Amino acid sequence: MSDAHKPLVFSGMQPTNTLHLGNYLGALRNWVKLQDQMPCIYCVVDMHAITADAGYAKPKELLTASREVTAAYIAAGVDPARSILFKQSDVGAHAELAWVFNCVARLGWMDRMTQFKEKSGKHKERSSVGLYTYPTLMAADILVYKATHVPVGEDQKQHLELARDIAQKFNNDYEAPDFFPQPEPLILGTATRVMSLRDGAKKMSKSDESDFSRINLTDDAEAISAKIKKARTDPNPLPEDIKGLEGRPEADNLFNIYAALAEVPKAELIARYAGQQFSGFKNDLAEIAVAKLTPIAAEMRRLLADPAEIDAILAAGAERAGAIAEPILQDVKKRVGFSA
Ligand code: AQP
Repeated sequence: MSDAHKPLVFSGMQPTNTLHLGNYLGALRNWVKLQDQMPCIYCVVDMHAITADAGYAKPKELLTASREVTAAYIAAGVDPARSILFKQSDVGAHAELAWVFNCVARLGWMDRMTQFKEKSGKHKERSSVGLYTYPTLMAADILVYKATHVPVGEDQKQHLELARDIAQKFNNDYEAPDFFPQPEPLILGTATRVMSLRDGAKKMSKSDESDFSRINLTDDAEAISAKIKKARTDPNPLPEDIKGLEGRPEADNLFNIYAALAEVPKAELIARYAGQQFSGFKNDLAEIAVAKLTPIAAEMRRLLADPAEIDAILAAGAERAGAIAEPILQDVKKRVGFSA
């Protein structure tokens, strides 16, 4: 990255459903820590949410989910006084820059995006065009602030690489070296890809049909314990060393979750439980998950009791975000030839 750009964090989550443990450990928890290191902008990406069936043509649910995601950010520790916290659709510059980026990005680049392939599945023809162009909007989300660092889970790495390619091509084509930074993904911690509790080969996801596949940030102690106890495992005792987790994706996932929640090295946990059965390990994991997650759920409930206050926080955040994005967008418009 060039020195021309001041460090700035940008990241967002889709209000497609309640946030889960994967969103928390893969991204949100790192967002909170980053607030001590550099300025941060955190967004509720509701325009992304309507690209998929989970958010499309459900206006009431979408607005409710946007407030809920906002409450989750704050309950987890995002401080709206320090960081900018807002809703994507409230700052029009994202959509305007995304159009320019739709013309910068090449079809060949977009065709390589694995998330589109996964999410469209067997129904590619029935998928929205928005789902296909999701990564160009994501590039605009980041670059409309000239953000330099993007804390995300492992699954977003490819989209970040595309954002870097778009930035570079724009800079080259419009003869503006260093205009956009090359945003760096920050994939932090031991749970960068939390897997489904029902299938160790699938990532934990908001849109998984089975609620037992994920721990929602709104789950109560009983639900958290029940989901961990029912989590799929294998019949073998717990491994003696890290190599013993090879070919055991479900066990590996539970160790990763435990290590991340307890903030202890995975190797230390493996040594602690070596040769034991899953039941005791799961009881301890459930206990720590309840201790870490239920205070977030309680704070979310408190915040959600006053939706007007959440709306006011988002409106104030949108003003601050717009004040940064607007001059950058105007500069883009001049460079593209939309204005003198
Ligand atoms: N399973 C996961 N493990 C670690 N990180 C994850 N993230 C998502 N799932 C995991 C990270 O959470 C952030 C927000 O993701 P998103 O809301 O933009 O959507 P997503 O990545 O598509 O997440 P989901 O839960 O799978 O949502 P749906 O089902 O709606 O598509 C990102 O930083 C992501 O890396």
